[in-house]
Amino acid sequence: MNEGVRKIIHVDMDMFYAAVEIRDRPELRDLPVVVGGPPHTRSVVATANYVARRFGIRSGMASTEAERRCPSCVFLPPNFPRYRELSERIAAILRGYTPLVERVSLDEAYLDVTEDPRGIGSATKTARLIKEEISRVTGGLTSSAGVAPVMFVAKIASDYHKPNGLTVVTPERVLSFLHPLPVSKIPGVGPITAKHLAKLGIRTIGELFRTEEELLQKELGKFGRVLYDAARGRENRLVLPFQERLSLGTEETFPEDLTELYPLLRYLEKCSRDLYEGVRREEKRARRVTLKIKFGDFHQVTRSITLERFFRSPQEIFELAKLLLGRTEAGQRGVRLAGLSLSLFTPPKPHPLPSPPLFFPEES
Ligand code: DCP
Ligand code: CA
Ligand code: CA
Repeated sequence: MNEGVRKIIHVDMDMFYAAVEIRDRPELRDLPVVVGGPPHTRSVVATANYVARRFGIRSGMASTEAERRCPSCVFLPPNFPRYRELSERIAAILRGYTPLVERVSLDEAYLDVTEDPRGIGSATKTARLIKEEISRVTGGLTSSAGVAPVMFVAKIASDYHKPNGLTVVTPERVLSFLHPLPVSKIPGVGPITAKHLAKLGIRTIGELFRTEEELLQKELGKFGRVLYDAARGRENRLVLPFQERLSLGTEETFPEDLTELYPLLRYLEKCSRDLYEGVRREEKRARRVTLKIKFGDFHQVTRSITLERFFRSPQEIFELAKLLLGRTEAGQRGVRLAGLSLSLFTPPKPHPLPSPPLFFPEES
C-alpha cells in the first residue's frame, strides 16, 4: 500500500426524509412526495423524492411553489424522531466496519477504512457491503457512496451517481475526476465564491488548478489556499470519530414576520426545553447553543455561544438564547424564521492557562 494514502468512504442516504416516509408507507413509492411544511403557508420543502424532483422541486423551495409545479404532490410533515432513529441504526451499521466513523448529519458519514479491521480486502468492497447492509437493515433504504483517498473527494464521489450509486476514485484518478467538475462541487464554495471565481475566469476545478496560488490568496485569503490544495486533490482533514459534528436543532418559519420580541422569546423558550430534553434523551450533553434568525428579506444571521462546561438546564439555554437574540436586529426588523440548535457534545479541552473566560462568543 502507498505510504500515507488513506481510504475514505463517504456514505449519503438517498432522499433521506422522503425515503423514510415512503419506506413506512410503500403505497407512496411511485407518487411525487414532498416532506416539509404544507403549501399556502410560508413553509419550505425539506426534501422530495426523485419522482417529485422531475417537476423541478428542490430542498429549500417554498412549499407553495412546489405545489404550483406539481399539484398532485403528496405533502408530508417531517417526523424528526423517526429520522433520528433510522440515522442511529445506520450509524451502528457503519461502526461495525470501523470505529473511525464521523457523522456529519443525520444522513451522511465518513469512514476511514485504511486499516481494514475486518479484513474485507478493499474499500470498494467495503462500500458495497455497507450499502447492502443499510438496505437490508432499514427495509430497503438506498444510499450512495464515494470512495477516495481524501474526504472531500469521497463526498463529491458519493454525489456523482445518485441515487443508489457507488463511485470509486483511485489516487491516480483523483485529478482527472476533479478537473472537469465545476468549482461549486468543492465543499465551502457557495454561489458567492463561485461568482467571484467566475469573474477571474475560473469555472472548473481544472481552471482552478491552473491558477497561481498568489492570485487565489490575494482574492480569497485563507480559503484561496484551501482551493489551491483542493484542485490538487489535497485536503488537510482527518476522519474524527469523537468530534461528532451532529447537532440537534429546531426551527420554524412563522405564519407572519414577527416584529415583536415577545412571541420570539416564547418560541425560543419552548425550543430550549425541547432541545435540552432531546439531547438528554440521546444521553448526550451539549455546550454550544446557536441561534439562527432569518429576516423578512431572507437575510440570515447566526449567533452562538460556547460554554466551557455542559449546559445544566433548559433555563440556562434560554438565558443564553435571549442574550444571542439581543445581538441581532430582532425586534427592529420583521423575523421570518427563527431556529435554535445545540451542539458540541464533547467535553472542553483542558486549558493550559488559569481562569478561562466563561464563554467565547462567535458570529457569522
Ligand atoms: N434537508 C432539509 N433542508 C434542506 C436540505 C436537506 O431539511 N435544505 C433535510 C432533508 C433531507 C436531509 O436533510 O432528506 C438530507 O439532505 P440531503 O442534502 O442529503 O438530501 P436528500 O437526502 O434529501 O437527497 P439526496 O438523495 O440528494 O441526498
Ligand atoms: Ca442525502
Ligand atoms: Ca446529506
